[in-house]
Amino acid sequence: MTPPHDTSVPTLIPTLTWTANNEAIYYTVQLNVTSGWELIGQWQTPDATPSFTVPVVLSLGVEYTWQVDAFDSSGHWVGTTSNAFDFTTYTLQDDTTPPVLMDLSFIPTTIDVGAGDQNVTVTLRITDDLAGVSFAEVRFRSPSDGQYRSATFNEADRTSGDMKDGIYEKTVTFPQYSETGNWYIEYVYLVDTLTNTRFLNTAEIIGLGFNTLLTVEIK
Ligand SMILES: [Ca+2]
Repeated sequence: MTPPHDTSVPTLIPTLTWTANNEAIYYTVQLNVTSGWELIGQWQTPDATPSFTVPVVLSLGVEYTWQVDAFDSSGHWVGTTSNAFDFTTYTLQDDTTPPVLMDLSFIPTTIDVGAGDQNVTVTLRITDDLAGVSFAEVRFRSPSDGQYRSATFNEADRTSGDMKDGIYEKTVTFPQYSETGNWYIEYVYLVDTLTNTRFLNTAEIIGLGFNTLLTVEIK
């Protein structure tokens, strides 16, 4: 049975599962607020699968009680969960961890700034438990360390997914006659909506297996 009795769940739309009743062809699931017994809903499962995703968004930091009844093909009650079970939704205060960089790439990896400004498109995949990603920055630094260009990302730059697991894309422009040589990603900075932050330096980014090198040339 999930979630286990008296545990905290990291979601506001939990999926409940329970031990199947062999006679059952469907179940009803009842969900109440534990304190005060406000009825959130009573639902019927579409089939005999002993699993149900709560079809409403629950509230943060509230304890709920749920119970399941089993019915046969005649609609007769054939059993119930032995007890009512409790779970508590998470609170945003539970999120003390910063976002995680899952993927980082940019194209092209060689640009010619002799002919004019050049664009480099940076793509990130970032995840964050609970609160969700609010901001990210990728900074390129020139070989002499005298110049930099940054790509900053927020919700508007997310091309797919959601704030808990999303792909972000941004184009950063390198002006004509930028310093030539091997530019590198100096850092990646990730922030969630609760301002938990993660700062990754060049070595850490390489350690994650991502390319940090951008070749800037004038042909
Ligand atoms: Ca977080």
